[in-house]
Amino acid sequence: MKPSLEQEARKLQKELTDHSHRYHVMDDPIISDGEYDRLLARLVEIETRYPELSVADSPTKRVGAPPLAAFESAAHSIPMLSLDNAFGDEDVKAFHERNIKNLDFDKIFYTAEPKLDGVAVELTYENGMLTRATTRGDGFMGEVITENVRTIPSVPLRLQKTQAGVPELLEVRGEIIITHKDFERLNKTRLEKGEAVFANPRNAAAGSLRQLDSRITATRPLRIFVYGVGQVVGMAFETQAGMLAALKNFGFPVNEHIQTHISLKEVLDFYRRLAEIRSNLDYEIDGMVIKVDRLDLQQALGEKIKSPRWAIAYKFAAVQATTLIQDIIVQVGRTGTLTPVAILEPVNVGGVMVSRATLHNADEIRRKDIRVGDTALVVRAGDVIPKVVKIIESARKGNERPFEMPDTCPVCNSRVRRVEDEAAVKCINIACRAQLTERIKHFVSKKGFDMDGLGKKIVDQLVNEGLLSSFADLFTLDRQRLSELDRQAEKSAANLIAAIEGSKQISFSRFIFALGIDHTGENAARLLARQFETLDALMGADKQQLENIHGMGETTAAAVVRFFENQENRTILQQILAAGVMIHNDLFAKKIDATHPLSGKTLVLTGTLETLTRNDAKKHLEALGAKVTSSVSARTDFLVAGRDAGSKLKKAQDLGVVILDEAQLIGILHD
Ligand code: D41
Repeated sequence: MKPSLEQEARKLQKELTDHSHRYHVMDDPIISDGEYDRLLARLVEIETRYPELSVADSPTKRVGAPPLAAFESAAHSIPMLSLDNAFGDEDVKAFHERNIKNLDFDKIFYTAEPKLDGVAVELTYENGMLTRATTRGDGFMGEVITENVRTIPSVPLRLQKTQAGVPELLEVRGEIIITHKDFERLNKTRLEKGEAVFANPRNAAAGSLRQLDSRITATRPLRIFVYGVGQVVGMAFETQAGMLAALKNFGFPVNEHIQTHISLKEVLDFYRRLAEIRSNLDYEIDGMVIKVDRLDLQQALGEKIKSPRWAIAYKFAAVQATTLIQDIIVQVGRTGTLTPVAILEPVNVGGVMVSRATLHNADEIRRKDIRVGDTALVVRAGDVIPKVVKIIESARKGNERPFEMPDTCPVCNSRVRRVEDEAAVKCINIACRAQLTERIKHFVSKKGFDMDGLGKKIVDQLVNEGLLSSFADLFTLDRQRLSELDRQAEKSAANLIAAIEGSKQISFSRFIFALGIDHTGENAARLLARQFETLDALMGADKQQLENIHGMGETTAAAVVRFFENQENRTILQQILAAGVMIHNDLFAKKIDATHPLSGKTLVLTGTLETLTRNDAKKHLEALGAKVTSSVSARTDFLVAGRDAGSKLKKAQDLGVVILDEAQLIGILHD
């Protein structure tokens, strides 16, 4: 090969990367599309003839790779939190006041960003090279979609060098979108080809990223805008504005409508302006994200389990309607909290019939002066429970009745108590049937023990008949008595018992969730299962240990300790275990033991494993600090050969890689 060819390849790689960045990120091309295509064709020709001249970040690498069998999932090193919503200026002002109070500092400035309606992703750059891309998933775990993301022209395959250099590790977060124009064009071609059209740009973006064949993704007009970082090693930022500027310098598209370092008033003004220009934008936005600009203040404010305290999403007005409040009733929840609920004259709100809306608590009712007989403005935003925003004062006739929170529980009649520092009023009678019923419904629900067939009606009935007085009773329900209950035929009694029996194998996180500990939802349950291997370990934890868990708040920590201190709860737990409930814990993150023989080693798994699934084996190995890769090379330390191992086994033998069978692997895992 002529040395000049290598020079030509390097020059083309660099120039094409620049032109692509100018076109897709800066929207400022300096050569024609035809010229670009000609240069690219030349580079493809050289790299095809001399593959050794290709590089990982060559512009030729954006065409897609051979299809995957399935997406792998991967944990985010720092959870990708979601955002609390604000629906009006009052909510944003309250957010600001809370920040001032919590920080004891009133010169707080914000960054306000359009809230793009796309697919949230995280891109990992190691020493400047794109090495992984994942979806947000549930915030803790996402799917690995690196090959798909590599095809997106506005995603840099390598960070542009800046004065500050390139960080060792940079996790960048952003939103992948399709513009309206591209969406129309995409649907038009799909229609012509007789393919199903996408409902909206968001679905089209999500569907395009869910392709196992990245060559298909490569044909979709995806774009990215980035708005934040996850883990960063080797670089520090001081403000959100500075971080966005740095990301821009690294070559990422950052939305042009972001306002940095602005006051509360400017935030609210900008919201109106954004609402005005919304319809002129070529992409969908559903609101604005407001972030405290200084990162040290962000850190001081901290985060709740699911969302940071330093940011809020101010959504554009949701669909709304006005209707009559026929009545206000009081519901008793699982933890005894009394919640006032408005019974509405049924009304269509953006296509959904709404007949109830939560009123949250007595303070909220007083603040909004909500009365029975009022005409109310009701909103429904996406998946949020309908909410009464305000009442229409001009519609008042004078016969509206103010609401008073009862001072006794509507179910058990015992006196209620107002929780200190909270707006909540609670029934503190632990024997209250309403709480028991709600707790059991929660226990058997899909995200808990998932006892199929044990619906709300049956739980109500079982509690009313005195057949259930704690969770533990579920496991000793007697088929005879069950079938004697009203409407409870023999067959469905048998099905119920089978469902209960089948639920006895349960993961630790679902088990914790099912217990319905105050302030401990799905996410907190997962955090706990990640940290504690067994129920005993969790029960033995003190408040400090719990608070030290990243993402766990003080309130949850205190509630967990209180729950396990309670002797009655401990007795019920013993009964549940005695009834044969078996807890397994896959989430527990074993502390990596650097002395383990597999720690730091690279393994390849091939062939069919009989005892472990490949996925389980991988999880176990990774928990020990080993790396599991898919192809055998000189860097492979061990090949685990299952039944019918083929070419990988042969290659490993040729390279002299140490070969283990499944039994040997299991043996070492247990070392
Ligand atoms: O444009 C967006 N969709 C956007 C989403 C944005 N501009 N900023 C965001 N910031 C965050 C925090 C403050 C938690 C880092 C977000 C999101 N989160 C987000 N996207 C999906 C869930 C949360």
